[in-house]
Amino acid sequence: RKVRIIGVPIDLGADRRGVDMGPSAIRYAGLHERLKKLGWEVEDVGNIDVPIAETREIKDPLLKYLPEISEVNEKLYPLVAQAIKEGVIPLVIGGDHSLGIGSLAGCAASGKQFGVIWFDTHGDYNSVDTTSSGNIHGMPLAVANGIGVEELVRIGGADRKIKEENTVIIGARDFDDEERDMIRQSKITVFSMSDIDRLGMEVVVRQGLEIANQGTDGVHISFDLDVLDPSEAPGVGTPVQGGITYREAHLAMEMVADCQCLLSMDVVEVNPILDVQNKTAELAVGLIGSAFGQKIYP
Ligand code: DIR
Ligand code: MN
Ligand code: MN
Ligand code: MN
Repeated sequence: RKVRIIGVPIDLGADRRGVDMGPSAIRYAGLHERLKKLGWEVEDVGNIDVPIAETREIKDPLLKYLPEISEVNEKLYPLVAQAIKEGVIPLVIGGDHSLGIGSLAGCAASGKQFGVIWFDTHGDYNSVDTTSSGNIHGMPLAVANGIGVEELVRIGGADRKIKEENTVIIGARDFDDEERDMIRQSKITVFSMSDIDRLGMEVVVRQGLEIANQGTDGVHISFDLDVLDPSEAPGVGTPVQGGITYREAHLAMEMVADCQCLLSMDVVEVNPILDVQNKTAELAVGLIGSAFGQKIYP
């Protein structure tokens, strides 16, 4: 039982600076100790080199820092693929969600069949044709489904990295209009905040895991901290009211641990500059603990 931590200090995919310090904040919050205490062998490969925004220029305002973000994801995907091939769980800590492009490309390149659960306020299903921000962190799920510019879609080979039928978004409450239409046209399953209110988190995650595990070898969890309510997770770039609670988030991760189906995980969008006393990074470490088997009452 081994986990390999891969830091991706990228903030080029989002407008709010500071998320590049996420990997450091998460390590500082005790990530290694937490995992070791749970009996995991922990290996940390450090951070991938990410260009500093001030040293680069935005060439295309609808695809900000496209060359830099492709370069980073070209470096990330083989690391993720290699870990999975070795039977090691890659834990990618960000950084903004543009790293999801490389993570999902790595899952696909591992040769395993995997489902995806995307915990996020947002759909991350924009493309150059639908984005209003030009921020690539709003695009990774679309890119993984073969939608987007060639420079991003081609990373890691084949154009489609995910199976829509095995892809689930949980916690959604802020889709852009055209993005929503694109998701509706896909076979991706969305559990919105309203679904969580009505069904309860337990039912949502049980159904989500069923969908993601149907005919696959396991699941990739991509966890954007902004899925939590901003009162719990203030240190995120795009906080939106009405998110999941502390316990709902832990329940979801405990269920991920119970299903013993976790192949790979991202934890993204922790921004220590916007945070209060590293609360959001500490929350992230707690949630990683639950996903890797920590129980309140073992
Ligand atoms: C918005 C916000 N849909 C965009 N996306 C965010 O910029 O495309 N994703 N914040 O995490
Ligand atoms: Mn996201
Ligand atoms: Mn994001
Ligand atoms: Mn988000």
